[in-house]
Amino acid sequence: MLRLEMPPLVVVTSREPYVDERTKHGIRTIQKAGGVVSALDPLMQQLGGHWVAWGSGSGDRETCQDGSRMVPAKNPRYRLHRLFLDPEEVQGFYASYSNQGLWPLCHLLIERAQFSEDAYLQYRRVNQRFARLTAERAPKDAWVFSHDYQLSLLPGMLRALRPDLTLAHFWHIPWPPRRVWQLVPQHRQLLEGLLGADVLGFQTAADAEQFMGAAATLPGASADPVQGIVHWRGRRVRVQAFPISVDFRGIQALVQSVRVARFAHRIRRWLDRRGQKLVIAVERADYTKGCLQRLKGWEIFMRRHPEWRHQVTFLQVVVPTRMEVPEYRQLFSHLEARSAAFNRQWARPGRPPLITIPHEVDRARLMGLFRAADVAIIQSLFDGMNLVAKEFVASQVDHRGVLLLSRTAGAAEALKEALPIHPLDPEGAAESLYQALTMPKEERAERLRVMQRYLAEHDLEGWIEDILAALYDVSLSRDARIVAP
Ligand code: GDG
Repeated sequence: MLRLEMPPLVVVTSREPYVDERTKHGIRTIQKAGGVVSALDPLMQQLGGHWVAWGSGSGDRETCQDGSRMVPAKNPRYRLHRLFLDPEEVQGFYASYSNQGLWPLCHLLIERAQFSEDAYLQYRRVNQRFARLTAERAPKDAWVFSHDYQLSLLPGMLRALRPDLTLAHFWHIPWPPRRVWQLVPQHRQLLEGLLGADVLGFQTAADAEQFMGAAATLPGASADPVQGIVHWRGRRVRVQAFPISVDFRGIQALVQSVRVARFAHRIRRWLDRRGQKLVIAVERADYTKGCLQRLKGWEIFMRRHPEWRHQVTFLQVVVPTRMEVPEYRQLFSHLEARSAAFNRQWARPGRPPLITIPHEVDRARLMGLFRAADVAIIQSLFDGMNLVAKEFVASQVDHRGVLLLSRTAGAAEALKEALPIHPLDPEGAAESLYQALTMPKEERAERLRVMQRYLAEHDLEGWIEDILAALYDVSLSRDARIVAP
């Protein structure tokens, strides 16, 4: 692999990696859960550089000087620049256009998608503000790595302001078929914005192909799917799948550290003493993650397999998310009600069969829970990749657990030894759960070994190296200061 003496790197995301919240006891810094941030923070800690994001915390202004601060606080490694949004901008850009429009549409839940001209105007305005702040703060000739559906106009706007920058944009969620994409009233503007990048990354080859299909409909654009190039306004935009992954070795080291190993062993001892198996699910409380469908599968399992009723503890970590959006608040209260009903129905003396953690868990503990678990269930209706699936596999150093993985998660393309589940078939999911719980030890271990070999070769570092290598190719033609080893 190339070792690059790289130009400075600037990451741009809508949500920030560290949020400062005002509390009774002063300011508390919180590290946010979420796929994008979990993937990029370790990288930035390693490389240093700049990160531009919306400063959404109540204490964010206080901890900044000139709109920025170094993070993480204990061991400052890179500079976080915060863009402060007013409530109307948050509503239009974030809650409405991004999360009630683009998010459901790209996950093919088109009846949920809502678009309005007002929300689009806020979306455009906020993208413009992100572009200006990035243009102001990015060092000369920097590489900018921006992210996701909230910032699709950014690459085009940034290119106009700072032609010296080399731009990569990664789309973390699925790219829908062309006719679905065209339901976005401003689909052309968004495509033109994205095509401002030099490199456009997607989770799967199918996403990249569908994007090229959509891009080719722009007047004057042409796509070469074999080369993975879109020709647009005299430029070549490289379009490619870069399946995101996890820090495989980092997770393996973490779960074998004294503290986390002890935590996992404690849980294991507790389970073993009671003859219990641990079935775990971890997700943001988002309707695309199939939380309610998953609960339905668990109910069917309890009905169909009475012999297991007293031998399984279900644990769900459901992290509240996007609570500014009414659908998310509703989903969260449904989840709470359904979980309580589950426990009422299947109550057993002394202990509920279902434990719910309705908030974020510290990452080390989360990985410890993964290590201790017998089964993990990912029942996403549709998912760009799903990092939880890969984290679970990475954390299984005792080669015990079985992964049940939705066929429609991007991760299913690589993790073929998982038991596939159809997210809309709770009966099938219940049977797969039974199969997982009764699977012989050797088979469980063998399946995990195959998946772990894959992750060892395709880890987070590889993901970023591939994207940087693509940027390197682009910048060769721009006379960047790059030295091969
Ligand atoms: C988007 C795409 C794509 C969850 N709960 C806690 C916690 N998490 C961490 C997990 C994982 C991340 O959040 C969730 O990642 P996912 O990939 O499952 O999902 P999205 O947030 O929807 O991410 C997705 C991803 O972007 C990356 O490209 O895979 O398809 O939708 O890392 O571990 N972390 C901690 N406590 C929790 O309670 N510390």
